[in-house]
Amino acid sequence: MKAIEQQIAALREQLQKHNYAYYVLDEPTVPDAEYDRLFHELKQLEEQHPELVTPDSPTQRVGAPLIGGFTPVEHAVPMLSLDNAFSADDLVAFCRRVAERLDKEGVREAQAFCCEPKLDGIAVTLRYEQGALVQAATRGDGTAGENITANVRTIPSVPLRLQGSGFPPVLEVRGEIYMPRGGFQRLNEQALAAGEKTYMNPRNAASGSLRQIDPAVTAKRPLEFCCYGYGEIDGALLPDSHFDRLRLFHQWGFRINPEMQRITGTEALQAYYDDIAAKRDALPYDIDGVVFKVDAVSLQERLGMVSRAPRWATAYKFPAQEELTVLERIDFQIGRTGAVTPVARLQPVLVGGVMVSNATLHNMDEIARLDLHEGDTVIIHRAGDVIPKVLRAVPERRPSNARKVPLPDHCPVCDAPIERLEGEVIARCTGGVTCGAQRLEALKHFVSRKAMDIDGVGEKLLETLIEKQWVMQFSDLYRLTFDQLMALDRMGEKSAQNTIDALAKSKQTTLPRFLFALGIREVGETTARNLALHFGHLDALMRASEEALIAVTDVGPIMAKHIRQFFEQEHNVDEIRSLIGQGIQWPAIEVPSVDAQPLVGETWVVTGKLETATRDEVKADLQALGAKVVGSVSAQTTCLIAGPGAGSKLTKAESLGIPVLDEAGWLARRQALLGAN
Ligand code: JCF
Repeated sequence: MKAIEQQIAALREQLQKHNYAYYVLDEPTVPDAEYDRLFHELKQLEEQHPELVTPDSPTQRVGAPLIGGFTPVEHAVPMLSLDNAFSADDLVAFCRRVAERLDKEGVREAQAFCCEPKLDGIAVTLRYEQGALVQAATRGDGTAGENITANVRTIPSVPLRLQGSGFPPVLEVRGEIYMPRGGFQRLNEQALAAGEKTYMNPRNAASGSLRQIDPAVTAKRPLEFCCYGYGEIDGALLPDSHFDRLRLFHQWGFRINPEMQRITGTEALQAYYDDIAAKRDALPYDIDGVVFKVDAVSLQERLGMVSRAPRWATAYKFPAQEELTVLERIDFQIGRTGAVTPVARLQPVLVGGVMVSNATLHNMDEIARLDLHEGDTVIIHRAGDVIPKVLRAVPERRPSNARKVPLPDHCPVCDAPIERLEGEVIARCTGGVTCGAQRLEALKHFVSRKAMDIDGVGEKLLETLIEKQWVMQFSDLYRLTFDQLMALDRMGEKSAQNTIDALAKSKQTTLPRFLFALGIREVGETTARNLALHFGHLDALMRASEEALIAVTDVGPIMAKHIRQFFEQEHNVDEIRSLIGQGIQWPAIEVPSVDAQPLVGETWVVTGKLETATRDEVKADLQALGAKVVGSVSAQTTCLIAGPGAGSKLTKAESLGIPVLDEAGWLARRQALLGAN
């Protein structure tokens, strides 16, 4: 019997050590399989000897479901809340208040602060008696909370028994239970797949997981506990430094925040805040600010508190990333190809430190999914540099005159009918080039760098030219005169001349550029090049049937149809003639015969910095030789050309055993291929 007891104790001790290494230190000491074996062995021994099972055994995390809900728990020491600071000025004021009060107490020297990120989770207090976890409770109103012991016991980073020595016989450890972002995402994905309800954010998920009646459910949720303070301590003296106390707690088995630091000086505190703010999006968990605490516990006591919040601490909050505002209106914007995009016009609101008054709604399905009405109060989210988005409406706040917004049946710009084809998400204005919005977008595309590359003709100038009705179609650009441009506001002699020169220069182009510039639906840069190479002459392309078009590399039936439709419209053909009449020209293309395209059927990728040519030029060379050029390496890749600075694509190619050429290698290969013909 004695031997069994010893065996059980040894197993528990080993498991607790591995658990601490894994969940608290993030440094696993043994493979999972070894942990599982030890756990299984202990479980078997305990089944054979049920009288030896203790509540702090690692096998006893999940207990019986709670009947009758969570009972109230009075806190031996109240759980405080924190005062807030929202700006550098607030921080300076906080530091000054602390210094002035301490000065009155005769304490003159600068004080160190214990600093840590403020976790966005649920505050809890854990009570340990003789080293064993006896109770876990929520903060509640600060005086009394709810008993959630059964659920908290299932969280692996909560020790069921303190480890090491020197801990007080009574110790209340306080901290935050939270759900890391990765775990939250996986949880929601599983819920979605199972058709269950998802959680709004990691904080709600943590809260919902703790409120489960059945601890077995909580046990499956990816919760963590990180400690930042304490309540009642009895029977032992601890160091006077808050920072040192937390480090002791860490030794006894708790996670502490790895970003925790002890810092002196207002400027250094502000720098800590800035540093954590910059790291915010990269941290694996949500935070909403940083917490600063006077480090000396003896001075904390002398500073005391005002209305539940200590004078010795502050939460310096980040600008909120989510805000409520009113959706005043839904507008519809028209893109180059007529695509109708709904845009939310919002009552301006500060989100994450930036004033937001517009958010894209993508398409009508998105509006339906969010059930948005004009007049709704909505939650706007903006993280980092991301474009603001509407997370959801708040139905409780919907005014009685809130209005559903249907897809308009006529274009708000040109009044042409809007159509949404069966099965398509996107609605389109049918006005084509007669639509002012499509005209502006088409012209912006026409002058852009990879199209006609007309330097100095930007959106503002195009808007003016359209407004004056000087430019209604592409070819009108080439009819502009120096005197006309000079007549425009804010146009000097020099920029007028530069514009005329840029227009003149753009007339010497290439067929692929010209085709791309026309803005035929679905025809991007690569397709334009394939079409040019395949047909050699514009006339041949303009006459090509859908079947002939489908024969071109990477042209499918839908694209073929769009191309055919484009050239069937008389105004498009007239416009092309007009442009050529203005002097637009390109060098003849020699259509390579099939055997002049030795790379047909091959797929190449180009990455890194090249010396003798740009990546686009190498790409063009490869395509002229018949290769397909794509952006990412896969098992289908024939060869990778990698210049210096190549990153993940090179690593991937190497791991897949795909041939890699450096620039010199490619030039040699190219020479050989061209020489062979
Ligand atoms: O991380 C937190 N959410 C957090 C909350 C950190 C702290 O140091 C706190 C807190 C709430 C109250 N300290 C107190 C006194």
